[in-house]
Amino acid sequence: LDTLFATYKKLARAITIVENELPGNIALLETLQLKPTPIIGFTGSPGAGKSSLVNMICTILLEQQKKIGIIAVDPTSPFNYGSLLGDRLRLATHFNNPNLYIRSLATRGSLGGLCEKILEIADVMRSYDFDYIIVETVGVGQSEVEIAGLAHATIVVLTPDGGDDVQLMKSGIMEIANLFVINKADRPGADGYAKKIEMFLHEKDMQYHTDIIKTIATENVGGQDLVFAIQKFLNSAASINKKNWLLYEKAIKLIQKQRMKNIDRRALMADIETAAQLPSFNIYSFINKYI
Ligand SMILES: Nc1nc2c(ncn2[C@@H]2O[C@H](COP(=O)(O)OP(=O)(O)OP(=O)(O)O)[C@@H](O)[C@H]2O)c(=O)[nH]1
Ligand SMILES: [Mg+2]
Repeated sequence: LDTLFATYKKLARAITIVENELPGNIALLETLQLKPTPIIGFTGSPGAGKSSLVNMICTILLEQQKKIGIIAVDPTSPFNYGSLLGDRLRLATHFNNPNLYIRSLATRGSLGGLCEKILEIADVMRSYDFDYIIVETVGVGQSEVEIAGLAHATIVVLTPDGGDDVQLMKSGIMEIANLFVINKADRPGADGYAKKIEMFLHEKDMQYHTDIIKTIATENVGGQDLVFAIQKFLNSAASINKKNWLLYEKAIKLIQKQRMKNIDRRALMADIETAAQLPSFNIYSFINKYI
């Protein structure tokens, strides 16, 4: 156990180095020995039950002797997870379970909602000995779509009382799901809601069958079904095909970040304020000095 905690300590340190771009972070990333550990992403509206679902499936996976790393991205309270896990005795046991490692990250106002270093941090975790890495994202706007470029299986969590369906279906969130969960199935309307999603998928002609799982996370209902559906998806052709697409998405993001690295956004703003006053200002020729 002592060596395990030493390992976690090393991992925590490595994540901090990468998260804060401390000296050595580039060498650390460039020498990562990546394992093929799948990343499972949970997204959905605030309060849909994402954390409760993660708790529920952790119970099952830990019983299967799996090692799990959790990354919780939370803009408001970075300790939300710990307190949730600590809420109940059984979950408190998890919290001290040596097979479970939890890391909270602040979003730091990154536009998409995910922490700016999430790709790198997830990969640092993938260089350690986990069977699954679970990422819970704050369910606002762009972050849902961002998680699709990170997770090997993206789970969209909905609730029967989820409000404006039309809005949701327009937002692009439905398309990124590899799996739907209708949580809070103890509330009325879960079956009708599942039918609606099925119709939507049919209309969209989504290439492969997307499972819809009903759960009551707070009562441990549907956990086995969910774990089974996740494992089924991860073994599917769709998931295997997704792997190179994920690497491609990652490459694009990393290249973008590198290219923007030397650009001081504040200075750019100041430069624009001056330059735009000239009648001859043209944005296309203006940017040439930045690229
Ligand atoms: N009735 C009912 N309540 C649930 C269920 N699952 C979660 N809840 C409750 O819903 C609330 C939000 O649950 P969380 O798991 O924190 O939801 P979340 O999506 O992680 O929330 P954020 O991270 O804040 O976006 C809590 O009070 C849970 O107890 C469920 O299946 N049924
Ligand atoms: Mg949560």
